[in-house]
Amino acid sequence: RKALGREVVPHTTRLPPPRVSSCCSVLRRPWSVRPQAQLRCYSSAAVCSSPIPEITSKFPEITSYDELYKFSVNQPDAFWGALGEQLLQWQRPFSTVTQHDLSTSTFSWFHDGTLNAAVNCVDRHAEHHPDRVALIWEKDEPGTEQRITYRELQSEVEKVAGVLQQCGVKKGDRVAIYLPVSPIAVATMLACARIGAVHSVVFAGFSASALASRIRDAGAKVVVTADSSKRGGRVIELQKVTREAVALCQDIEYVLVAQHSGAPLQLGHKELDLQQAMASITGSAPPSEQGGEDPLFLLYTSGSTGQPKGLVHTTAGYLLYTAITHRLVFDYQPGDVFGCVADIGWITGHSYVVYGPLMNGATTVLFESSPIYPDPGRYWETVQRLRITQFYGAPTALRLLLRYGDEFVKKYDRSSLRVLGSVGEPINPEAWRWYHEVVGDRRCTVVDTWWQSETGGIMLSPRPSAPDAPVKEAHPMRPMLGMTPLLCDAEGHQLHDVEASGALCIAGVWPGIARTIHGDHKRYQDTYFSPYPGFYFSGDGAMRDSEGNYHITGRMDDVINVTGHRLGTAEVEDVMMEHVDVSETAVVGCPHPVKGETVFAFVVLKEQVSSSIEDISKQLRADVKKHIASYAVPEFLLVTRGLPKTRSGKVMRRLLRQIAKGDHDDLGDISTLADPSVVSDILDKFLKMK
Ligand code: 6R9
Repeated sequence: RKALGREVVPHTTRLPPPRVSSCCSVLRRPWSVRPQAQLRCYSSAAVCSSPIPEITSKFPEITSYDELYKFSVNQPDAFWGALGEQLLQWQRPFSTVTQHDLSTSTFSWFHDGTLNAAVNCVDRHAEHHPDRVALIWEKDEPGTEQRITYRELQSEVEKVAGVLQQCGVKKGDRVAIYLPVSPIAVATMLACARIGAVHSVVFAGFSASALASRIRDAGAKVVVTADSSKRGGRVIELQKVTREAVALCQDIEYVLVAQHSGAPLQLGHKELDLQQAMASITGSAPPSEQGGEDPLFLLYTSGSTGQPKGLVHTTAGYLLYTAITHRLVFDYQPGDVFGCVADIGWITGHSYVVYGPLMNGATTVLFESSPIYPDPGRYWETVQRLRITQFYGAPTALRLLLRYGDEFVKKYDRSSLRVLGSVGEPINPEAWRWYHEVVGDRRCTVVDTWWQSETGGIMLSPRPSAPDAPVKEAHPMRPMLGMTPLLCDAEGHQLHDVEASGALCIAGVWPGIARTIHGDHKRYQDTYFSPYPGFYFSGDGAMRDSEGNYHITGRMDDVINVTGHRLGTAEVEDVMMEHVDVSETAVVGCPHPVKGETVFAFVVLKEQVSSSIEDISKQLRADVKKHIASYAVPEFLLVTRGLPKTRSGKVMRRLLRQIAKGDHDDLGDISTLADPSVVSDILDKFLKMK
C-alpha cells in the first residue's frame, strides 16, 4: 500500500512529524461512524441568539425565538420581504417578494426590484465608512498582510470595471476568473457585478483542461488571471496554465493578467497588463441597474454524472441570504474581523469571504496561505495578529492540525475569538472537541454549518437559536430561519417520526437557492426536484435524533468529498477511460482520517497493453492531475481482471466501497454477480497492497 499510496500531507522541511502516523485502523473502523451516545451537548455558549430588529420592530407580537422561526416558515413573504426591504439597497423597490412554480422548478425573488451587487457590497459602505477596512489580505508569508479600506476597494472595483468595459464586456457576458485569494480577485468579482457581467471563478488549483472546459461551457470571452502566486511557499504558475487553457478556447478575446509575483510581466498573445490598464481608467461609469433575478455568477461544481455543472446564482436573493446568514450564524457585530479561510474558488469563499461579509460592511480576511505554512500554528498565529473574532474553516484542516499537538495552538493568543465555524464535510467528534476545547478554550460557540453550492448559504447550523439552546457536538442541528428540512425514505415518503434517518430534503424555497444549471435546466430539475417530488433533494443522507437535531451522514450519490472538495467519481473515471490501455474503471471514495475521503480507483486493463502496470498506474495518476486537479488523483489504484457486475451489467459500487474501506467480513449477497470470482481476485490484490 505504501508504494501505491501518495503522501497525505505536503511536508515541508520545517514541519515536525505528526503524532499519529498510521491510518490503517481507519480502513477497518471508519471514524465517521460513532455511537450517538458518545456525543455531548454544551450549553455554555458565550454567544447569545441574534435578534432581528428588522423583523421584531415590524412584528412586535414576536417575542421568542420559537415564534420568530415559526413566523419565518409560515409567512415567508412577510419575513423575507421585511428583510429584503431593509438589508438591500434598491434602485427601484420590489413589489413582489417571491414567485415559484415547482412543476417547472422556477423560482424568483424580488424580480421586479432593481439593484446593483457592487453598490450593496461596497459603495454604500464607502459612503458612510470610507476608512473602514474591508479586506485584510493575509498573504503567504506571515506578517506581510495588507489592509484595504472600503474607499480603496470601491476605487479598485471601478477601475477593473472600466477595463472590462474597454475589453467589450457587457451586461450578461460571462467573465472567467482564475486568481488566487487576493484583493484583485475580489475587485474583479465585484467589477463584473458593477457592470452586470456574470463572473465564473475557477479554483486556481484546477488544471488547464478543467479551466478550459469551464471557460467553454460558460461561453466567456475574457479571462482574468495573475502571473503566478505562492501558497505554502510553492509557486503556482497561473499565467502558464491559463495560456494552455486559452489555447483550447477559441472564443477568448482577452486575457487580463494581474501582476502578483512582483516580477515584471511577460505578456503574450491576447494578454493585457491588468494593473496598467487600470491606471489609465479615469472616472467611472454608473453601476448597471440589475433586476433582482439577473444572474450574479456561475460556479461549477461536481455532480454524480457527467461534467461539472455551472450553477447560476442570481442577484437579490443570493445577496440577502448570504448577508443574513453571515450575521446570524456567526453573530457578526460591527468591528469584528471575520476570518473565513476558504478559497474564493469555492462557494464558501463566494458567500462567506466575499458577499456575506461585505454586504454587512464587515472586515473580511483573505487567507492566501496554507494551514501548515510555515508551521501548523499558522491559523492561530493569524488569529492573534489580526485579532480575528470569527474563524470559519474545514474539518479536514482541523484533523490535520490536531495531529501536531496542542502547543501550536496554545502559544498564540486566541482571546479575540467568539465563534468557530466548520464547513465542507461532516466534522468528526474528535475534531469538534479539539476545536471547542483547545482552539476555543471552551469559551467559543462552535457552529457546524451544513450547506451546498446549490443552497447559496448556510441551511443547518446550531445558531441562530434561542439564547440558551444547547449545542450538540458534531451536529449542524437546526434549520436556519425560513428553512424546513425533512427526511424521506427510499420510496420517496416523508419520514414523520422525530427520530429518523433518510434522504435530506428541503420543503419550500429560500432566496439563496441556485436557479438553474447554466444551459441545462432539465439537469437541474432532474437532479434536485425529480427524486422527491415537491421537495429540493440535497444528495446527502442525514439522521434526526429524538430532539429533532440533524446530523449529516454523507453523500447518497456518486459524489465524494476529498479534503472538503466535491468530486464526481465519474469525472475521474472519464479521464482514466481515455488511456489507451484501460478497458474499464470504477472509482469510489474511501474514509480517510485527514482528508475525510480519498479516491480509490479500480482499473481493468485491456488484453494487450503498451507498458507495465506500474507505468500505466503512474500515467493514470498524471492524467487525472492534468485533467482535473491534484486532489482528484487516486491515492489507491488497484488493477483487477474484472469489476463486480450484476447480470444486467451494472457495477456493484456498494461492494467496491466496502472493499476499499477494508470492510470485508460481510460482503452481503454476491450471488447475483455475473462472475462472483472477480471479488476474490480484487480481495487478494487489496490485501497485497498493504
Ligand atoms: C458549502 C459546501 C456540499 C457538500 C454537501 C455535503 C458536504 C458541507 C457539511 C457537509 C456534513 C457539514 N457538507 N458541509 N457535510 N456536514 N457541515 O461545502 O458546498 O462544495 O457544494 O459541498 O459538502 O455532502 O452536500 P459544496
